[in-house]
Amino acid sequence: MKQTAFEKSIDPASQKMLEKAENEGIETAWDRYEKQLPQCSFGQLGICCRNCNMGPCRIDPFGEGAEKGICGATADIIVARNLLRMIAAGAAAHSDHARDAVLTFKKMTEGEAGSYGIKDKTKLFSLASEYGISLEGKSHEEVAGELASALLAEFGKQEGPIQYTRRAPEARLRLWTSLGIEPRGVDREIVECMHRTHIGVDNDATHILLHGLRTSLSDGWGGSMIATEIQDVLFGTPEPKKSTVNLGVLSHDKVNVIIHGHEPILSEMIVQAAEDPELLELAKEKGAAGINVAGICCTGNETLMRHGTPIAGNFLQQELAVVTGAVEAMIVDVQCIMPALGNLTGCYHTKFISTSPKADFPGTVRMEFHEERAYDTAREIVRTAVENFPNRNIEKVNIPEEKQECMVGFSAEAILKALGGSPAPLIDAIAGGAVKGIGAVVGCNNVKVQHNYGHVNLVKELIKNNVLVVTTGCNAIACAEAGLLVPEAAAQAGDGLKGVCEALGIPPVLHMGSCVDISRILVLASAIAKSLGVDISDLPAAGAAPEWMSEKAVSIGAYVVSSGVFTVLGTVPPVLGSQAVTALLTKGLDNVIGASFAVEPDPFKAANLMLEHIEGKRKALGLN
Ligand code: XCC
Ligand code: SF4
Repeated sequence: MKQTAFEKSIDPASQKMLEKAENEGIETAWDRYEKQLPQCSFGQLGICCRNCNMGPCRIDPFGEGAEKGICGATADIIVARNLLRMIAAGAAAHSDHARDAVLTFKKMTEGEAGSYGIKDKTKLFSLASEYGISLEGKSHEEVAGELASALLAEFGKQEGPIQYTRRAPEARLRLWTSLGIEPRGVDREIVECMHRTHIGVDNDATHILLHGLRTSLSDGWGGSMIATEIQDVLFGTPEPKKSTVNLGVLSHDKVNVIIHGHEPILSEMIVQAAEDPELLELAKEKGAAGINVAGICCTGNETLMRHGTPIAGNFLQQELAVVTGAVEAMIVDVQCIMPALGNLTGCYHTKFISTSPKADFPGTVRMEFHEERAYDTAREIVRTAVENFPNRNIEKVNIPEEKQECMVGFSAEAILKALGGSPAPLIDAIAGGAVKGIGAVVGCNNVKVQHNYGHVNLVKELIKNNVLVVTTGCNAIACAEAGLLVPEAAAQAGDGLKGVCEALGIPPVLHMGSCVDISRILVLASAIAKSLGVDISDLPAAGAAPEWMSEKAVSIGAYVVSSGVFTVLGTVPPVLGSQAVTALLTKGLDNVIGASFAVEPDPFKAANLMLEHIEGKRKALGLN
């Protein structure tokens, strides 16, 4: 059965573009999803193994056929190993992004990345002192140089600790140590995942999963946190500001440049280049009224948070943006970029420009981006977009009107500032019951869920019940599109939360950034736990990823749970083929790490699970 545009997405702008695609005979992710149905049930259950060439092996979920792989691996082992590899890939993606950010920073300190500078000196100094780097008698550049080396060392460390794990509450740290899951070095844990999952190495599901937790911690409190912090030093720590989102941010008369992917190292330069007088002049010559930059996915979130650059959409809107027929260039770096964009951009005048030395796609113009001449490359890229403007085919253009205002930029620092410098007012509000707790809602889109349905309904339900929501990634964009990121959205919140938001002039849903910025949520949760003298797992807080799909999301889920936060997944992870692994993730972990997962595709029920959990934690803290 073919889904209608209304069944595919709850977002009117997206529905219009889905219809346009249909009318033009353009294929999207939803069409390709239909062609995949029914999806392989061995894959869904996580019980196929290709880890050696005696296989592939698969376990019969009904217990009638094979119960073991050729080497003797059971469903438990295979499921656990597959999950560990997902965590490894996710942690690798975040952490390799972090490595590149640090390398850019290092080159900058060595005078080899002239387009970049130090934007947030306060943060530079505070990060340096966390590493015990003395500031006395040193220039910024010297301090930065030493910090760069210290950060870079986190990746290749063999014996830990990863410095930022020290930000966790004492009790959490002690727990990690006693379980033997305190991460040692970012790269080491990821490599060890690959080693352990090789045939004939780690073959105990619990043992495998514990290493999964350790690896995920090296992401959350390592790679991701390093990426966030160093990007703040380079580009500034976000502060509240207004912007607009959804496909309607694309312009009828300006050159539309889309930045899609994850690394602000590129998008920051594109945003600057779009203001270059020479290029603006060229745009005029080409008949355009200016240059309009809009983001998709997390690189969009990065520039949104720091500059208020509008966002055209989240993960499932990347194709729809091209379908408007109004995009001169789709510029991509790494992660969450559909290779389908190659064919798709070929159906329009859109130039598909890939920039990362690591990532290429079919049908791209390659304009590799290197720090040494970052700004020059960014200018060339934007110039290519501008020169493409006259090729826009007006007959094919249809930009939906929908655009929505939003208030963004809530870094942990900005939130504390809004609270007057300490978490105390928020804690008082929680203790007094005006705010019941905190919900962290994050993650992707997934064609298995109606686009944005899970995100928006879960978040609405939480705020209605006086749970303050913090968000990142594609959830943040979904919330923005649904109008939840404006102070006026407080009207949709319960009375208690509404009062708090109105007093502070903030939305009930706080956009904290890109997916690596989930580390900001960890920092905030730590700050609150520490000032209460409790562990993160004692807080009335819960997490959710209603429409997750990426391996990064698996690593995120694992580190959020390992940090003590109960997390509800909206799409089913490929683990149900093992009762043991499923039971461990959804129950057993509670006794081990003080938090666990739940799987609940219905956003209303998911919200209830979170609310119940928050109520339970409130009781335990003696709050009512
Ligand atoms: Fe990618 Fe970060 Fe998922 Fe969105 S939320 S689809 S990972 S862009 Ni991270
Ligand atoms: Fe089969 Fe074992 Fe090889 Fe996996 S590792 S493919 S279960 S023989």
